[in-house]
Amino acid sequence: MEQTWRWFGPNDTVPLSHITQAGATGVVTALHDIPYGVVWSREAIEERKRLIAADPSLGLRWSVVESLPVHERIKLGEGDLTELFENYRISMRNLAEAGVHTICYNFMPVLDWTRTELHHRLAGGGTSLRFNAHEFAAFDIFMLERPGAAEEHGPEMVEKARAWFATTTEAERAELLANIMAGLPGAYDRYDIPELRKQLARYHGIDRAKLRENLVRFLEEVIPTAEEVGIKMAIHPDDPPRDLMGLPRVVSSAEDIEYILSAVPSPANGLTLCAGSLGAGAQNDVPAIARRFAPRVHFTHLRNVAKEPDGSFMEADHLGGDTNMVDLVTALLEEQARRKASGAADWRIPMRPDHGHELMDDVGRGSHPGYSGVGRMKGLAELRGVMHAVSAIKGLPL
Ligand code: DNO
Repeated sequence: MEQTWRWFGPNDTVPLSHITQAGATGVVTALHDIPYGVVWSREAIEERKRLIAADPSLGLRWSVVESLPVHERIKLGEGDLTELFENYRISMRNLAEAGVHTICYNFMPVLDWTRTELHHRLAGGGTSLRFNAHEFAAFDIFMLERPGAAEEHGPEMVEKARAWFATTTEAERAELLANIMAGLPGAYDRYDIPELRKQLARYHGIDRAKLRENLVRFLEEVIPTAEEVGIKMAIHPDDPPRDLMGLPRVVSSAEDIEYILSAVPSPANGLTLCAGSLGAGAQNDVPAIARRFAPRVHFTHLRNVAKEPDGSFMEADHLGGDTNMVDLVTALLEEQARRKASGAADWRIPMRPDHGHELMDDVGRGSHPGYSGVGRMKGLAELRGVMHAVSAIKGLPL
């Protein structure tokens, strides 16, 4: 597998030199400053490429875009989308011309990844991301005051949420809002409660069927261009893989993935196999999903979560948690072997260690949540060990 590392650009607290020290060779990045829906120009792409390759001794290349974001109006299917589709296609062409051929994107309405705690303390002083179902319910029911929320969460969860809400301070509630908003994509937008209500209101009347329809429409608009210029589109699953705040989510299960991949049955229409996102859903057997959709896996995020019965989960060590990482890596290496045997030149699947704990010198550095230096290096080192061991034992190409 091609070992890659997400880099948020020149302002990232983890510099390019550390990526090389961690042993990765591929960079996963995006032009985060460009507003959604605006074309990524050839100049801007070339500039980022130059930055990545500025010090040739680092041996880095830009291998995957994460993300080329899909404008909210496309998700909503709102108004005349001609220009937004065209802009997306132009960005794809510009990326392909620059030699960047894999694009990760998501189709989550309003929110991207969602956690309630960004610095859950671990033994020894490290920290981890966490999703506490009752805190999320408290936010939804008592802070957002979303109609129907209490019914959706159910009586037991409402009681736990009420107890949390009754014993928290204003500051703790403000922190919960900030943590939930931390996953918001884009140019670092953050909503307050009234603005979030407004954003959610835009989705009134958009159910799962409609959102699926809008996704398929997007794919029909962009996949022909992807085929033409040799781009692999890799949709990222919902994180966590369930409906949130009354918003439908349509990339949460094997059934959803089957629907998406067969609605537009082109090899260019593929998947980012995000083990952590899928793994947070009790419905998902991640190695089985990897095997079932193997030929369409264009990119993979390897990380693990430990689920709890009430829907809470904790980001575990990369080899800890509920997903059998050895089995998952085996599935991916087997797929690589198949691609190699079929003569594909780009048979290696780019992988990145997804989210790390904040460990040692990471603590207090203010890295993007989940994107610490030491923590991810630990994850990558462990995953690399598994890759080498499985490759050696099974005789599969690395
Ligand atoms: C979180 C990430 C996601 C992902 C987007 C892809 O850590 O995995 O934010 O980048 O959903 O579009």
